[in-house]
Amino acid sequence: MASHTASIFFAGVIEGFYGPPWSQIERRELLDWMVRSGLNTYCYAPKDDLKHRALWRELYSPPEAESLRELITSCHHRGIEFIYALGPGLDLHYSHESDLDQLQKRLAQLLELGCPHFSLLFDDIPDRMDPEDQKRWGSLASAQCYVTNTLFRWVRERQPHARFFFCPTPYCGRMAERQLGGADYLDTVGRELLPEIDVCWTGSEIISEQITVAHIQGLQKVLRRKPFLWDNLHANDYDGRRFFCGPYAGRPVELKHELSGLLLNPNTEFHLNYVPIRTLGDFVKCQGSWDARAAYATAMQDWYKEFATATQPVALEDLILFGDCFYLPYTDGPLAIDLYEQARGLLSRPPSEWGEAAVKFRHLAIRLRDFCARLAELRQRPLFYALSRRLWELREELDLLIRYVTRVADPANRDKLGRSDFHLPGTYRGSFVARLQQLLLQQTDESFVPAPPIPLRWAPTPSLKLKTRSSSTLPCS
Ligand code: GDL
Repeated sequence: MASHTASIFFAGVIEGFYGPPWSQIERRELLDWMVRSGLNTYCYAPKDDLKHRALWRELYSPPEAESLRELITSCHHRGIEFIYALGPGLDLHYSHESDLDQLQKRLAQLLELGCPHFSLLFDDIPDRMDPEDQKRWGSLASAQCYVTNTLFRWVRERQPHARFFFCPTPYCGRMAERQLGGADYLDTVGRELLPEIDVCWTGSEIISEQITVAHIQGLQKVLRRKPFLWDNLHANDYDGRRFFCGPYAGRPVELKHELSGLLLNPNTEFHLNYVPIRTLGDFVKCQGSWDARAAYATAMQDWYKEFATATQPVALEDLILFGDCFYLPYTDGPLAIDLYEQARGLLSRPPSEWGEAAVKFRHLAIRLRDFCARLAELRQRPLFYALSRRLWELREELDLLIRYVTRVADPANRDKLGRSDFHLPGTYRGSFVARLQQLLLQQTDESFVPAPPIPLRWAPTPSLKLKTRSSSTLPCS
């Protein structure tokens, strides 16, 4: 297996998501968080920086270049390794000398700006080449290895200590099994990519719930090197309703020995990443066994300092309950699971059997709803703006449940319809996308099936007058 010239374990953050790239101010704050968390690497790879991917042939303009220089310098001053990633795969002609020249020009500009390390990314691209490239290389993997090796050598002649990273077209177990990029893609990379080049990998899935030592050891044999983990655990660019502030979890501490490095690709909204980054730092430092929930509790205590409000303060325990509602992609936090189970338990029984359970649920749900409402007063406005749409949605759903349970728990109301004056049909839980989402249902075996037909659209009757004012400004009934 290849040994690296650089012995340090690169661990930190990759800005590698779709959506608005972070601002310079956010990136500087990130670097400060990283230093405090003991992380040492930042990779610049925002999918929607046009010059990272769609317009990869274009050099940065002087002001853009200056911003990058400033970022590289900020990293340098803090002892953080900076990696610049370029994603040319959407339309690269692997056999055109002019495209290779263009790639070199791009890297030359970055070298001039002080960039120490580089990466070429071939993720999320068409897995076919044009006939000319196909004829010359025979396989996508060979073509990508040729280009990457050539650029690696070119960079190393100018910067002998540069590390170089490569993201394959099949970058997780599922993609490899389905032979994305062609048969034997990863074997070819293992054989043909120079051993000093690191290969990125996201685990068995794009978003891996668990990553085991056995999975990574199996991959080492194919790639003939330790993989470099690009971890999408906290990425939320694939679902606009979610974000993840749960702890770094589902990876054993021993995994670090099997990897050449580890970068987390987190939530697009920068301000929501405090706990993911802080717990990643703790994981990287951890020597014994990893207690993700304990790390979460400690990180939440620190994040809580950002939650100063204009008037009445919020409580740490409420922040933890809220965080549990936006925990990790495959699981809610235990307090959110409990809240959900309480609600489900009530709704699955006749109200005559609810008794104290309704009181308990209302208490918890009102606590959370009121916490959400209070966050509108956060002094940290960027944090509030990052949270606000999800906060609003959670608050609306809790409010509806609280009103429903309150109403139905009262024997005098049991025969009446559970209407709400504040959730206007046709606007509430609406949108074209929401209706598209209802057309196909995913089953537990992963397959999609058509959903039972739903009414085309709710049509208001002219005589029906509903208030549209938000319920949140009114006292709970
Ligand atoms: C991906 C993309 C990444 C994106 C993530 C989550 C890799 C290598 N590429 O497939 O840019 O943020 O999924 O949607 O992970």
